[in-house]
Amino acid sequence: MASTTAVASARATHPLDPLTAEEITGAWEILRSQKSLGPRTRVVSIALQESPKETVLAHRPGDALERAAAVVLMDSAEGKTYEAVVSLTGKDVVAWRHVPGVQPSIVLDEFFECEAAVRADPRWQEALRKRGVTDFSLTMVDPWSAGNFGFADDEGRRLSRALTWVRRSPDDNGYARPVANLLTVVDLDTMTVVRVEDHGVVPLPPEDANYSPEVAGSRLDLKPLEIRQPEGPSFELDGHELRWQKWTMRLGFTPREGLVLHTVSYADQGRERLILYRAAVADMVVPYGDPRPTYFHRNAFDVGEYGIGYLANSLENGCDCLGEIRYLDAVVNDSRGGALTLRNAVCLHEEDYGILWKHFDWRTGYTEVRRSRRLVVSFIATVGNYEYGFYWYFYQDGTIQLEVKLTGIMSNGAVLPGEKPRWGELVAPQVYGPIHQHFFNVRLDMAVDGLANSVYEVNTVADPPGPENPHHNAFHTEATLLASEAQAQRLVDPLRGRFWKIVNPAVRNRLGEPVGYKLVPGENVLPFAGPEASVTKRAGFMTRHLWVTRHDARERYGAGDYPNQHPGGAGLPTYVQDDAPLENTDVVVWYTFGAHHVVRPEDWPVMPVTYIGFMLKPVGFFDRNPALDVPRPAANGACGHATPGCHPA
Ligand SMILES: [Cu+2]
Repeated sequence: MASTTAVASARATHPLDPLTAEEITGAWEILRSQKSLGPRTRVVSIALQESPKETVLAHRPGDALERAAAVVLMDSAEGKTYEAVVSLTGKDVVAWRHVPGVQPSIVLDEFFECEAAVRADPRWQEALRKRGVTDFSLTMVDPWSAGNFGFADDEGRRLSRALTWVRRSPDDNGYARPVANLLTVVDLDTMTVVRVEDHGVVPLPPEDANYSPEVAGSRLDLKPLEIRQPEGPSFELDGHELRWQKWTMRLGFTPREGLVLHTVSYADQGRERLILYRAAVADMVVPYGDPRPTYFHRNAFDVGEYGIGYLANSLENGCDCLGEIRYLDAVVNDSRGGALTLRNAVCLHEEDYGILWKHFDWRTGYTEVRRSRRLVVSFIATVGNYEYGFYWYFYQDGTIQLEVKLTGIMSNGAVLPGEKPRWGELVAPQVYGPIHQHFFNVRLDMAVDGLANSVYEVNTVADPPGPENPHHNAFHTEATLLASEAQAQRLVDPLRGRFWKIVNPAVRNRLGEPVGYKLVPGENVLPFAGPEASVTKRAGFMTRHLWVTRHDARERYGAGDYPNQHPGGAGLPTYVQDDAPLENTDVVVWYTFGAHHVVRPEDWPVMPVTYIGFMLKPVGFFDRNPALDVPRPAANGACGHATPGCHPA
C-alpha cells in the first residue's frame, strides 16, 4: 500500500481551482483594508466565486485568470451578516451588502465557546448537580442548531439549543450518557445562556459505550488482504484535474459543500463529451420524530447550518481508503480570515468491482469476461456525533454513482428504567434512539453533450387487454417531458419503474434518438413530519425527490443560502416560483434521497455503515456498450479464450 498527497499548488491555474491558502488570506486582507469591520467580526466562509460557465468552458491552459472570492461575514457585536465579493485579480471589494434577517452557519469557534458558556452557567450547573454530576469538565455540550419555531424569545437572536452528555473520564464515549430533559438555549452573539430548560431528572444510563479493541476485543481469524498496484494507479492528477481512463473532471472543494465535481466528461472515440457541469451535495436535513421538549428541535441541516467541508476528516491509508491512494488537501478559511489546510481531505483510489460484463457461449465454450474497475473520489465529514462519507464512483461503462455512507454515533436520549419509548427504540439499558430520517439534496448541473438539455420522466405502463394485447402481457414505457419548473417536482415510484432522463435534443445517437443520461433512484422515502411542521417548511426540498430548475448561478442550495434559523420557504420552493420553462435549456437537476432510520440495538455504540444514493447511467448517450474495449483480465490469460468458463490456471 502506498499513498501520496498531491501538493496543493500554490497558485491557481484554472478558473475552477478552489481558493489557495494565499487567496483566502488575500481576500481577507483586501476586505479588511477597504471595510471598517468590528473587532467581533467572524469570517463565516471564504470560497471561490465561480466564473460564468462561458468563461470556464472557453478557458484554455495559459489564459489569464480572473479570480474572485465570495465571502460571508458576521459581526457578532451587531448581530449582522454581510456578503462580499472580492476580486483577487483586481485586489478590490467588488460587491458588499448587509443581508438582513439571516443567520449564517454555525462556525467552529462557536462550538467551543458555546460549550464553555454553558459549563459556566449556574442554572445548568444546578441541573447537572441534580443528576449527580459535579465534575463539569467531563460534560460534552453539543451546540445543536436552534431551528425556527416562532418562539417570541428567539426573535432576532443567533441561537443554539445545546444538548448535554457526560463522560466518565476524558476519553470515555460521552454519548453513552445523555442528560435527558435538559435543554440549554444559548445566544451565540453574546455567548450567554438565555435559559436552561429542565424538564425533570432522568438518571444517567448505567453502561459505558466504548468501542476500542481494549474494550470490544479483536477477532483473531482475519488473514491479510492486500491490494497491490505495482505500477501505481491508472489515474492522473494534474493540479485539480483528474483523468482516469476516459473520464476527465476537475475537483473542487468548498467549506459548505465539501467536495465539488466540475466539468465531468467522458472521451468517446476521441471526442470529449461533457455530462455534468457541476455536482455537489447542496444540503441535507435530519428530522427527528420525537415531539418532546428536548427532541423536537433536532433538525440539523448539516451542509447549510454547519458546513460539511469544514468538518472533513484527514483520511488515513489502509483505514478510510485501501490500496494505492492519492489524496488531495483541502484549504478552508478559519473564523479569523486565516487559511486552514485539511490534510488528505479527499481520497482518490480505484476499486475492483466484480465483473463488468460476461458471456459464455455454451455451444463453443467461448467466453469473454471483463473485470469492472471503478474510480472512487470521496471525503468523510464528522458532524458532532454523526459521520457522513460521500463517495462518487465512476465506472468504465459511463455510469456515475453517488453513495453516502452513514455511520458514527446516533443522537440519543435517556429513559427511566423499564420505560419503553414511543418515538424510537431502546439501544442499550436506558439509552434511547429516536426515530429519524436523513434527507440529502444533491445539485446536478447537467450538461449532456452541452448546456441545453431537457428532462423527461419515464414510467412503465401495462397495456390494457384488447386486440393489440390478446395475451395480457404487454407493457411499454411512456416518457413525459417535464416542461416547466412546476411540472418538474416529482416523487419516486419504484412500482412503475420510474426514472428521469436528461437528454440533449440537438444531439442524436446513431439510432436517431437524443443522447441522454438517466437518473436512477435508489432507496428512498418521504418525510413523516407534517406539512405544517417547521422542518417541512424549512427543508422544502425534502418534500419532492426530483426538482428541475432552469440554471441560475445564484440558486445553489436546496434550503436556500441561510437555512440556519430560517422560518422556511427558501431554496427550491422559491427557485421554482417563476415556473421557468425547461425544454432545451440549461437545466439543473436536484435529487433528494432519504435514509429512514429506525434505530436498532446493532447501531449501538457505533453504527455499522448504512448506504444510500443514486446513479446516473448513460441511456443512448453511447451507440453501444462503451466498455467493450476494457482489456481482458491481465492476471488470468485463460479468460476470454475458448475455454468453458474462466478457470484460473
Ligand atoms: Cu440516522
